[in-house]
Amino acid sequence: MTTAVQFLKSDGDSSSTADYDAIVIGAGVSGLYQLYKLRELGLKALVLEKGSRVGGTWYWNRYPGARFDSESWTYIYSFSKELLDEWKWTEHFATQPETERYLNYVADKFDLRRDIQFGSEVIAAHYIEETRKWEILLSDGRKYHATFLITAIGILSASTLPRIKGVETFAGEAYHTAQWPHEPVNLAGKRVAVIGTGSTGVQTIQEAAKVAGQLTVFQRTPNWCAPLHNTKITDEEMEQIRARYPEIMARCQETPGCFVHGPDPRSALEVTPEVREAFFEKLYSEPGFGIWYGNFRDILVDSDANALISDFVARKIRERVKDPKVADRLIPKNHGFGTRRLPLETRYYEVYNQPNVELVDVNETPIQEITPTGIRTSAGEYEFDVIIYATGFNAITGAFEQIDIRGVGGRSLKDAWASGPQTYLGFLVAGFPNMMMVMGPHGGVGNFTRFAEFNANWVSELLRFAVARGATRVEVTQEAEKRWFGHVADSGIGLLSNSVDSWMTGVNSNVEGRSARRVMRYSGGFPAFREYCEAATRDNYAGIKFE
Ligand code: NA7
Repeated sequence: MTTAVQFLKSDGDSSSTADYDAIVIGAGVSGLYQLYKLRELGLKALVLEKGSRVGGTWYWNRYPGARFDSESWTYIYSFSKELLDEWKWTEHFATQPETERYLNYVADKFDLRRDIQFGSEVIAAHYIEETRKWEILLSDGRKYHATFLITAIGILSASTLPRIKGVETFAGEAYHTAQWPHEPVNLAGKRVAVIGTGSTGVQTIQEAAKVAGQLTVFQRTPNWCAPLHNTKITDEEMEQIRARYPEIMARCQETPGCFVHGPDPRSALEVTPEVREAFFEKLYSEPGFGIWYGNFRDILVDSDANALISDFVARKIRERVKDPKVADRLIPKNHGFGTRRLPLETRYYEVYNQPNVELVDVNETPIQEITPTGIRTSAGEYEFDVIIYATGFNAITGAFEQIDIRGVGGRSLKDAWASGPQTYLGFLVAGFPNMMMVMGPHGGVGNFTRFAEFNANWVSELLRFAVARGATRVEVTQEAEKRWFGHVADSGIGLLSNSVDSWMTGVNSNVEGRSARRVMRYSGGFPAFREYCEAATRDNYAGIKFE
């Protein structure tokens, strides 16, 4: 590549081991592919990864029952036909070990590991105006410099423990689901507590209930859940899937969440009760997110339409849970179906019919303290051998807050985002030149791999453009950032999910100052997001200054 400025080349230039064209933070789904793209551009790139292997989310979240609830064959990289042809998924919704194996396979196939440094926790990244480089500091004191800093740190990677008195005093085994040990954890016959009933809690509870001597679930807010209907993939079926990959990928590009499921054009309020009931039944009996993303077009925006599907699922819960009081506790009262992230389950509700499982509603009997031997609620003391915290994440911006990121004039990103994130297309932040975010706030959210691939491609095209012009400073204008924020805020108007507390609206009771809702994600859907991003490229990045 001929450039006006001297970019370091990936081949042969070893003049400075700590100096790179681009440093990527994170070797998960997006970081791995970003590295592949940087190599394609011929840039000298390094990935800094805190863990000891690749995988990101799929490396850390090894809790029992962890698996996709996106169809495996849509959560696959699409950039290499050879890779698509080689990889065989064994289940329609793959387990964490299988997904981790897949990401390791990708890392090996494309020889990515030689540019990934493991055990490297980035604690600070400062933009140095004079050199136009980012100075990146690791927790062990090592320092690196790069012209471009690319964050690929995930949207659900900064886990949060509950702020309950005595958390640190428990003398038994205690695990957060997102920091699960690599060694096997034996729950067989033990007294196990699970705090949290989000997607992670639901998956964990289903598995723990099979082996625990006694399982006690501490639930604060019940979530609407629907059946996953996972099945194995036969060799013959895998052949058919491979043949359909172009069609599957094209379908994902058309739907708001990049899933194979897209909204039904009908209104839930317009069809007859019989047609509606039959459609709900069909969706309830089918695999995956169809009941959430493939439902009537108005269930997520019209409260009357939403009440109909909520009522349907509430009836299902009552049918499946024998004790009506327990069923009632499991039915959400403060939000409608699908207005928070929908956990997909496999015999989750039936777990509560087992004699070894108890559901504690912490609204009725609040947790007062974690003690050395268990958990004390207002109703009494429970003794446990193991406490599992399925208490979620400081979502979307949490991973950024863990790094002291400073842009022009030493301004910290945390301060810049104090009342909520501000970005341009989720990729760039005004005042933070040469920093690009793959899957940053206000980009799209949905099927992660589909979005991540698109994100990394867009960032790579931007870099290609910058490098070709010899630009050493790339910064979005405040006006462009403001315009995008306005559009992001507008796109969320009318969505029922934006009137509900959840990680998608930035509420987390375990993080100081995060009790109010904020605009955290772009909800205009993938096709619109793609259109905005492609328009920016077509306009030669009019909202971005290249120097
Ligand atoms: P979530 O969906 O944020 O769920 C966390 C759960 O933990 C949720 O049920 C919380 O109740 C509960 N929680 C958190 N803090 C407490 C305290 N202090 N006391 C009692 N209960 C508490 O995280 P997940 O890991 O399940 O899922 C995150 C995403 O990962 C998921 O959406 C998928 O996209 C993958 P609350 O609802 O706040 O009352």
